[in-house]
Amino acid sequence: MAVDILIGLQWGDEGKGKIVDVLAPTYDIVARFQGGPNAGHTLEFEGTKHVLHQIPSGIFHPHIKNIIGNGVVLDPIVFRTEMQKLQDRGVDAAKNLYVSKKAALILPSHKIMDRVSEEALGSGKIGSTLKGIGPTYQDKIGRVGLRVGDILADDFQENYDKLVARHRKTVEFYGQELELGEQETQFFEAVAYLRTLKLVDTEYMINDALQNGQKILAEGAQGSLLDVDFGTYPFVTSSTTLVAGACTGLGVAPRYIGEVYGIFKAYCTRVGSGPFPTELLDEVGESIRQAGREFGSTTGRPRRCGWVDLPSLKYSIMLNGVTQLNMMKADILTEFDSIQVCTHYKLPSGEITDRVPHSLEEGNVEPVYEELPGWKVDLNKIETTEELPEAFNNYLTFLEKHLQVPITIVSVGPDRKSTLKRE
Ligand code: 2SA
Ligand code: GDP
Ligand code: MG
Repeated sequence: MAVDILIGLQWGDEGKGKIVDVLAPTYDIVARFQGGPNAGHTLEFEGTKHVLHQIPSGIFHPHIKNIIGNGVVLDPIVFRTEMQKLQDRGVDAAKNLYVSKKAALILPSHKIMDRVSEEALGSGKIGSTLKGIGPTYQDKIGRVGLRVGDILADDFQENYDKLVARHRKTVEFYGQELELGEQETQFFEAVAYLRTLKLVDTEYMINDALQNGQKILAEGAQGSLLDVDFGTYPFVTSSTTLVAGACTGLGVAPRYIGEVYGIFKAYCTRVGSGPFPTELLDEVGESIRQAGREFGSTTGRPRRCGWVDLPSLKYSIMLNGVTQLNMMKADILTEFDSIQVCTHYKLPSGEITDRVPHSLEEGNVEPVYEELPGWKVDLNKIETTEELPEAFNNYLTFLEKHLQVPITIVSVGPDRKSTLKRE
């Protein structure tokens, strides 16, 4: 009787959507517990690519129930478009989807506040996805926000107007006007659509399922290094992206946490501002970006690329209690004669450490690398672990030795089928 959790260990886009989809058939429920339309989770199968933003990645399996938990911030407009896209592809998502009445609502004005706040920060901007995530979580923690359950009440319009009046003042504080235009009409149409779906107390649904012996997989969004407490603050997202977030974001007691899948790329990426010690600003970084098609799944922004960073992976493994590692995009490093792995950081004092210091800003840490031979074999063509080249197996063993957690899945392509399970 447990909730298993899949968490990204880097700065997001590790390939969580793909692995949730791969693991989903062995589960009864897949649940999202934090984040919102900032997420872009990509799934590929039967020659089609799907990008999900708010809908859990179990949605393509008709026997699985999918839950949008209370920890999520939901944009009804984006949600409706996403549901429509699925419908157009023959997926009746409404049948298997349950939305928490306690999930926070993203209003059109939250998106404007996100933009205005970023503009005011200028060169110090977070590099947010501009989806209204930060302002919506601020209202939630500030105890003035609206929740999905509120759309069922008679005074919803009145409460909406009150909140927008607050937002207007905030936007004016930044010297701008709050102009909602078409968005407001779209919002109320989307809210009307949301009312027709299964809006429930998902905490009871999940705990009842647990008591009935059902299997639940919680799907993290963004990544551990974007966590609001332990990430590279302030260049983080506004939610708890760690395992702990699944407890509060779904209403699951810590004693029910089972397996924790920690997912990471064979290299590392980051989108948005903030420190990235192993970032490659040269042609090596560019060739990883091109080979890995490293562009934001939500915004299309180019992702920053670099070598794998073991101190930060160890930190994420520690914070999440990871029990199994999944390595993604191993197929992208084919062309390199050698692969660099950051095993330690050198601090300004000269100390060499494998711990993450308070600040990862440039000048505070210098990555210390070990060089390993590349494998120069197209892993995408490989179908069993026995066929994996020796140099690649050495890379896995090297990482396992440092990280002290087994790598149980190696992903060698975006398709569902390009997934190798290691015993
Ligand atoms: P926000 O919008 O307030 O959550 O932004 C705060 C920071 O969090 C980062 N962030 C992300 N990083 C990686 N992937 C994300 N999802 C999309 C994707 C991103 C995209 O799947 O590619 O399309 O650009 C995601 N969402 C938020 C963000 O870059 C800020 O650094
Ligand atoms: P998520 O946010 O963690 O779900 O990841 P994204 O979907 O934002 O980004 C991961 C990208 O890598 C997507 O385009 C996936 O289709 C792709 N992908 C996932 N696993 C692999 C892999 O093993 N190899 C390759 N080449 N692409 C992969
Ligand atoms: Mg993503």
